Amino acid sequence: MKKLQILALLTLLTLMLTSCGNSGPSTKLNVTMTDFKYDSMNYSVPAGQEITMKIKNEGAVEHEFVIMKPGLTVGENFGPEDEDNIYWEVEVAPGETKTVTFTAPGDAGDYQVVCGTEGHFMAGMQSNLTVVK
Ligand SMILES: [Cu+2]
Repeated sequence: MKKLQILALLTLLTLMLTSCGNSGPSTKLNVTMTDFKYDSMNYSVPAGQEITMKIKNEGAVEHEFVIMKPGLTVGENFGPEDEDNIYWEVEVAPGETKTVTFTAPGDAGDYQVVCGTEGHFMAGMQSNLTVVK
């Protein structure tokens, strides 16, 4: 009986820890950019909510956090033809930290995140924003 109780407690603890993880949708995002990458390959936000993002650039050059419109992705390189496909973007100078807000898209799904600074997308600087209903 004791063993079962311990097992139940452990299961509960695991569930609690899992749900408190960084992977669930949140209206508060913390993003750190370094030269040519984001600190996560996936950020998750609730649909239609106002999101507060604290974004830090620890790199030596300017970086951007560009969210593409639903279903639209960048081709081989980020160019002028992609400008119309931007949902929202922020630019951060090297060494700078900004706190910005934006409204999450109303439709659930995956949105491509890229850096629009020339050559950075090609260098692999991209991520994903999951919008959850
Ligand atoms: Cu960049």
